Amino acid sequence: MNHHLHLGLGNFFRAHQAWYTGADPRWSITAFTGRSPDLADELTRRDCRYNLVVRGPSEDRTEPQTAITTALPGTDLTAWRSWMSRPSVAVLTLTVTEAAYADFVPARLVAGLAARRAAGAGSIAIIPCDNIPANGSTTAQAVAALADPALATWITDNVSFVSTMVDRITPRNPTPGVDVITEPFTEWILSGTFPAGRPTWEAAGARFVTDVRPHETRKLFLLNGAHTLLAYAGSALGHTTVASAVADPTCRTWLNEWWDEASRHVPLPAPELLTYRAALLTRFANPRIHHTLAQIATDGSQKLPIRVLPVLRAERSAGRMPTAALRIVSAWINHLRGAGAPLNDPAAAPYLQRAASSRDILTLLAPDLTHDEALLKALP
Ligand code: CS2
Repeated sequence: MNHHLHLGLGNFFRAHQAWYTGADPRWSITAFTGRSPDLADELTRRDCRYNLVVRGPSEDRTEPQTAITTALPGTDLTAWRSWMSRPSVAVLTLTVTEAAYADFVPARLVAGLAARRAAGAGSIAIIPCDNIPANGSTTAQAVAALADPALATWITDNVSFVSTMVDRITPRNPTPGVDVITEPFTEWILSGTFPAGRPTWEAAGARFVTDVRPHETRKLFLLNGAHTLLAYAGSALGHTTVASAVADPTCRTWLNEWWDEASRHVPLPAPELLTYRAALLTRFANPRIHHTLAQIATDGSQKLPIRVLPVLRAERSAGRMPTAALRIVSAWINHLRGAGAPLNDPAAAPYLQRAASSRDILTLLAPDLTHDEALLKALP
């Protein structure tokens, strides 16, 4: 049996990568939790079986999932090193949230790779699946910065870092248990090599491309940026879910303004972007997916620089005042000051200390823009 190893056993992984690996019966998954060790016990008690509830606008489709065969707590470093040392493990996927790449992930990977090298277990592909640009090379750099020179050389020769765009809206399940609720739409685009082989993810619709960047930009700006707009500006109007916000004509106008502005900076043909926008509206409007704005509003200080600021910068460089990007930044500043969805962002502490001053906030968020007086004037 070939093994797919995973770190970050949350809902998104169980609705996305685990579902794709389920299409190839020659592979099984061992998954470590990121931050909630209890989930490993709960899954183990159920033999790692769970249902994926694929929630369409009018009905559910229940798909029993069997690809995961072992669930382990992320706190068990001995088990982590031991699994990383198995030659049968050919791929390692990660879903650990944006914030974790600056935090525990590089150290965890270095510990695992050092054990793998010592065991002579051979090459492996590392496949980050979080919403950060160039997630493969970003992870490679973070790992290289921590590895000693001998390990760094071994990594260069034996480890590939694959960049991916992942997409499937998977809200937190309000009912306790291991089942996962997700939307029918799913997309996975990967770019990179798999030196020890991989599951036939294309059997479930994954696409392998030479350059993932245009797709990643499309998704980060148009989907995630729009989510962030609704999370702050929509919640300030009193909405609590994505579906309720998109039913509001004011939010719809804001969404279209953001999409017009952001689309200028996505290097894909205009008709493709218009089709994607239309599909996003349908996905966001799914009345049976209870995707809370509070969930999306978490970790804004980590998400804005990825989803929104590149558009803002590109528009300023083109000499324009980016009203839609500014609306999102302004709504986030108001959120820091108590408006809309509750604040849940451990990395926002420095912002909170200076929340009264937009100039100070901008200095922390985008130091390169601090001297843009016209921009500052437009902030609350
Ligand atoms: C959302 C994403 O919570 C968030 O920040 O924008 O989790 C989004 O639902 C997924 O990226 C969809 O694929």
